Amino acid sequence: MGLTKSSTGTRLLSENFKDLKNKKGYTIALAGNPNVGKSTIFNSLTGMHQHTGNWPGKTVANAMGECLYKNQSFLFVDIPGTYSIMSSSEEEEIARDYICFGKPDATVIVIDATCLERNLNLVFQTMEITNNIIVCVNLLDEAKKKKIKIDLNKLSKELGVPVVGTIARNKKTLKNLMDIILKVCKKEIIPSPNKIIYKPIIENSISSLEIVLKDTLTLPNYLLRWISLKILDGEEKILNSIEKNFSISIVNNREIQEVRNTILKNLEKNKIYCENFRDNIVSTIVNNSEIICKKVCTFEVSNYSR
Ligand SMILES: Nc1nc2c(ncn2[C@@H]2O[C@H](COP(=O)(O)OP(=O)(O)OP(=O)(O)O)[C@@H](O)[C@H]2O)c(=O)[nH]1
Ligand SMILES: [Mg+2]
Repeated sequence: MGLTKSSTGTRLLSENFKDLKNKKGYTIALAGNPNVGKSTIFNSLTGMHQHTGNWPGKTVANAMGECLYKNQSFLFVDIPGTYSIMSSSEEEEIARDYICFGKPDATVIVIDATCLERNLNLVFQTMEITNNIIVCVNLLDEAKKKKIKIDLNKLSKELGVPVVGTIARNKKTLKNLMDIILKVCKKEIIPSPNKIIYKPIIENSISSLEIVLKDTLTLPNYLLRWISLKILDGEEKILNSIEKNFSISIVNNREIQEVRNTILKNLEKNKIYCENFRDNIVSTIVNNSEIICKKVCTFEVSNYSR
């Protein structure tokens, strides 16, 4: 079976997530690691309007709530906290599938200012599946107590996406967040994520598969790149989701599998095997997070003369 164009994929996708899409307003996903303040922000913005919905075919419930800001209606979706969207736990699957296939108008990734480095891993992973990202650096009060200072402008430049600092209980800081969300939704600000660049051998492998996919699948380049990476990785659940939502056959597509096998043989010659492929990907992401954290974080030295 060959690949199919994505027009039907788009239709299937909107059917799958139609109960989650707010026709009138913008839809905003709130993502992030566990315990970073997503629900606090969600509750503060949506007040008493929130309600809970079930994800198609899933048992985990998600909170959804409306918010009116500057005469514009927003539907916020508080997705489960996860450290990663790479594996197949139910939470990770839900987070990944909603951000990628649910097509929210913007995804706000809430991160903990007191452990920026660990939180950036999820930011980089998410930047592979969507461009419309806003990073919300929350818990700035806790960071201040720990004398951690983050250069938010620099972080924004390093990531290529808007960055807003918040203290979830402080409404004024949430107003700044809403202003940026509105601008991204209205396309007055267009985030342009600086995606992770992997080792040359892995980059070449991704490119070879991208060429095969490009011929038959009409999707933005960043998604072709991500799908190529997942085909190489071979994680079944992710591939099943991609197949279903983009109406594409991967596992049974002979051309894709032939190219994949050739690439894997070449990777093996370079000591990258199926078993350590993902480790390679993860370590590049972790290294990048560390480098950026070092560039934007300073730990104030206490002033003893005071
Ligand atoms: N000091 C401080 N506490 C905060 C802030 N934001 C959230 N909290 C607290 O942090 C804890 C976790 O907040 P939640 O909103 O439940 O975090 P979450 O990201 O929804 O967590 P999960 O749903 O488990 O992923 C709560 O006790 C909040 O009151 C903040 O900006 N400053
Ligand atoms: Mg929560």
